[in-house]
Amino acid sequence: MQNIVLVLATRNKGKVLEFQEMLKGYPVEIRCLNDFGPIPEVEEDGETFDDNAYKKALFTAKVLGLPAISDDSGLVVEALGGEPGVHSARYAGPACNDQANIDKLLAAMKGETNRRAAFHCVVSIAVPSGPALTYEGQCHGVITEEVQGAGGFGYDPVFFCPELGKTFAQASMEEKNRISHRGKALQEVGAEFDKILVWLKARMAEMKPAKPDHTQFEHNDWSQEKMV
Ligand code: ITT
Repeated sequence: MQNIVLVLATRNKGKVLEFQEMLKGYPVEIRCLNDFGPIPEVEEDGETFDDNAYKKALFTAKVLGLPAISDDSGLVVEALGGEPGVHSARYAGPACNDQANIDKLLAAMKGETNRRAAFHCVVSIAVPSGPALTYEGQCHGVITEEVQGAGGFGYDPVFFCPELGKTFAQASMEEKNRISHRGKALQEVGAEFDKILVWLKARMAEMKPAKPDHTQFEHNDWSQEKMV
């Protein structure tokens, strides 16, 4: 039986690697946005991780006519009133990079004793007609005083994970995926993947145009028709 196609609706290379690692082995054909022609970027203007995750997955699903999986994730820092939160990707400005975000975060946390933080992740699986499934994960940790480690992406070098005894940037991908926010959300996806596949196939089948109904021709009365 042909595997169903699922598009990873993300432009973040670090996420693509983590998604691919975590979804390998499931009976689904994973595609990335790069496998298709140019696709416009979706504006992430939602107020919650949930809003943005759904918006990204639905946008991609509609544009490509295929089921899509996205995540919206970010770092919620207690002493900063929850910031950068949904603004994590562009915390230091619209065209910033990971280093600029980290520099801004460390500056904002300078001298702060409460360094508790958590990564949040909402995964959304959407079909082009609108319905979606949602999964969540969180991972608690502490913001370091300085960068530690060179792996991972985003805020990994300043996120110390007590469970691992090191920052996410010092952890292997397997170690991070086992306990990370995205890892936890995707473990839930994995736990009910059979049900998800049935759901996806049913939703996609509903969208298929109705087959032409040839039976009607049997009832047509052609006897009065004249050839011209
Ligand atoms: P897409 O929207 O294309 O998926 P993005 O990087 O813009 O990519 P988000 O809007 O979800 O993704 O922003 C998430 C940001 O939060 C991300 O850019 C990182 O700065 C941070 N982040 C999320 N998960 C992270 C992780 O596992 N490790 C480090 N930083 C992470």
